[in-house]
Amino acid sequence: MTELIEALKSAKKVGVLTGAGVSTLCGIPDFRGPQGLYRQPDAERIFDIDWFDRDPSVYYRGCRELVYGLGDFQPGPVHTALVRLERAGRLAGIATQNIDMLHQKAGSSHVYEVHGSPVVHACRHCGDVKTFDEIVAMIEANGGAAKLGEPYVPRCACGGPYKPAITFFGEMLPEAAFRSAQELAISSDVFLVLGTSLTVHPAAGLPRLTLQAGGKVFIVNGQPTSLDDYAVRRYPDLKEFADAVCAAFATSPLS
Ligand code: CNA
Repeated sequence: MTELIEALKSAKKVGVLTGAGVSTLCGIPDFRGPQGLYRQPDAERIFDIDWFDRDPSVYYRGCRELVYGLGDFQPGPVHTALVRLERAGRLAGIATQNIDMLHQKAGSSHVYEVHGSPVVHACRHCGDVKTFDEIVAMIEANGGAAKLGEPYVPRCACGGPYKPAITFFGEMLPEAAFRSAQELAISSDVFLVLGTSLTVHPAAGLPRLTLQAGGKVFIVNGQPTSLDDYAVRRYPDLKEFADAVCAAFATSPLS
């Protein structure tokens, strides 16, 4: 990791793109890794807007633990390492494809959630808004029915299902967050790509913006990606990356 750490120390501006891989170290499954959710049949339907409009119970059944059990998960080594990097004045921002809110929970301040987040839910019919905690309370209050095998869908007084502000396949990305992520990628002379298969576009194209602007890209991911040939290097182990960053930037205080 020496080359990567030296690049972090000498860069004018460092940006990061994270994916589901950084949260597998916290016990949250990814999509396409060796233990990923996509090994299950029909998993692609869970985050598909056409499926949600046809049958929202597909999403609520699939995400009962992944999204509505998120309170049980804590930030992991990569989240902590990125906080350390920020507090050392070496990290400008994080573009994340993740929907688990763990970067914010760890204490990172500039996080651009390019695939949205479940922090708010809106009724698909009338637009009424509920917070994540309100939806969790509705799900927990109806836990008994769900355990009996009846998929529970939180619904508005008008009858419409609440949908999280997560970007589903078939929807547009949140404009402001994606624009900030693009600006981060373009203006970073060192851009780290951490724990993503780089298969979901347009987010997967962000590191290309760094390359086009003359910056360097480092990848840390267990599986090969389509950008490996353009990166300075791909390292396979995220835990090793997190340990190296924490050792190199050890003097920055963590609260
Ligand atoms: P992905 O396609 O599942 O890729 C994850 C990558 O991480 C894989 O290539 C793995 O090999 C790699 N990986 C996993 N664990 C490790 C590890 N410990 N060390 C090194 N590499 C590892 O996920 P992407 O983020 O690329 O795909 C984007 C989707 C996934 C987004 O729309 C997310 O919303 C969605 N997702 C998010 C979460 C979450 O928020 N935690 C969980 C599951 C899926």
